[in-house]
Amino acid sequence: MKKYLLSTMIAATVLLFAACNSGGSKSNAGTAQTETKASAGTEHHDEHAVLEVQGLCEMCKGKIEAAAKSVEGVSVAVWDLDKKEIHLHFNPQQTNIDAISKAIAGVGYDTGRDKAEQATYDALPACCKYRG
Ligand SMILES: [Cu+2]
Repeated sequence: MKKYLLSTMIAATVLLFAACNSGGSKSNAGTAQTETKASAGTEHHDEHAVLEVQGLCEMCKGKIEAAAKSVEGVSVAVWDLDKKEIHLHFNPQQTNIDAISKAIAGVGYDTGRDKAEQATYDALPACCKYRG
């Protein structure tokens, strides 16, 4: 009985190997590829962009990033104090660089595309007054 079981197992293993070597592995790979394509089709591709934004301190950074993230579709907004630029990831089906730029200018910070209104700028704390 034990011997029969063993030989059955060996036969099954050999069969499995044969299946894998002929077509079996190929059809497996094909299935995996189709799955990847299907999920890529339903996901959107975030657009990456860098926008020039003026500012002076960590407080500016907080406000600039919050303004950018308040725009629906923005997933990443990181402002670099030294470079005076913000790194953005956003869903191009929901928003665009123009809308994000206007949102940042709207809280008082000049961008490479939009200038903040004087009244909004004047309302910034003294430490954040970046205009010369
Ligand atoms: Cu500041």
